[in-house]
Amino acid sequence: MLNAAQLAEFEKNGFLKGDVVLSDAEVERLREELDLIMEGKSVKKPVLNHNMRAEEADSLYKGMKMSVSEKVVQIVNIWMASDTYLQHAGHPVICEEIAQLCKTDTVRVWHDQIQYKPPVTGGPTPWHQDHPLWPVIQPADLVSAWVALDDAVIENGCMWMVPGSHKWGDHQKYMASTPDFMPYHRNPELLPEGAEVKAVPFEIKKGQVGYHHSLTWHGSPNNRSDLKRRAIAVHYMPGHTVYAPTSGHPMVPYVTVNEGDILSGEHFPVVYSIAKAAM
Ligand SMILES: O=C(O)CCC(=O)C(=O)O
Repeated sequence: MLNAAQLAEFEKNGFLKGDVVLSDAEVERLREELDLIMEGKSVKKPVLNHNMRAEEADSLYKGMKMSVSEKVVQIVNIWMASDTYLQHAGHPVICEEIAQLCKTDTVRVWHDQIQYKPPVTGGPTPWHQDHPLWPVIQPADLVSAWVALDDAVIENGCMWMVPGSHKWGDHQKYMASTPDFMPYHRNPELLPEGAEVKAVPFEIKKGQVGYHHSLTWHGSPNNRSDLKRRAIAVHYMPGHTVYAPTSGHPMVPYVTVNEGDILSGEHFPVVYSIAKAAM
């Protein structure tokens, strides 16, 4: 459970470090499952299992064949392939804290994602805000729980965050990065007065949870170290999130509700409710 100072810090910055919530043995179990699923050896499959860098390069070069040496393995909805990850998505401490941060009495899973940056060749995850990449749900007040499966430090490509940026609205299309991975705004006069685009590293220990708001500017640079950088992020919806499609998303085929309805259903499981928590 988060205290008042932690809630105030999240409100101010749009991100917050939580406790170490997984034991070494629990992390090891998640790593083993990850290896199995990444290699395509699981019986049930996730929604996506691909190298994000290959696809970015492909769209950049409009289908021209090119060799991609950088790798960021992204697995979306690993919980659909693994009961261990489903159990992780329902982690009682994380879900209770998400409910506090979202000020809600019901928490559902929007989707999860692994991002694995292998040693040396691990690529960057460009600067972005989450909600503009989710043009099928409203409002933009989701909170994600990012749990490190290896110590995530500057050397192996931990996430970086821009404090306060969750209060600036949607600036996704103006976001850019310097060659040394520092973010800047292409049209800074559109930022609210006093807004300062200044990134800080968000180092997270193995088994620790870090929270971020769905409008917080964030990204992670290359992993050029000889350390792996594995992590599981679960993107959680407060009870009032509705289905409001304006364009596509990999989760759309799993939606069974109508436009304007609460995004519920078997692929968006409830992992916390006040009634459940009281039981
Ligand atoms: O794992 C990363 O480096 C990026 C993850 C991310 O963008 C997210 O969890 O929203």
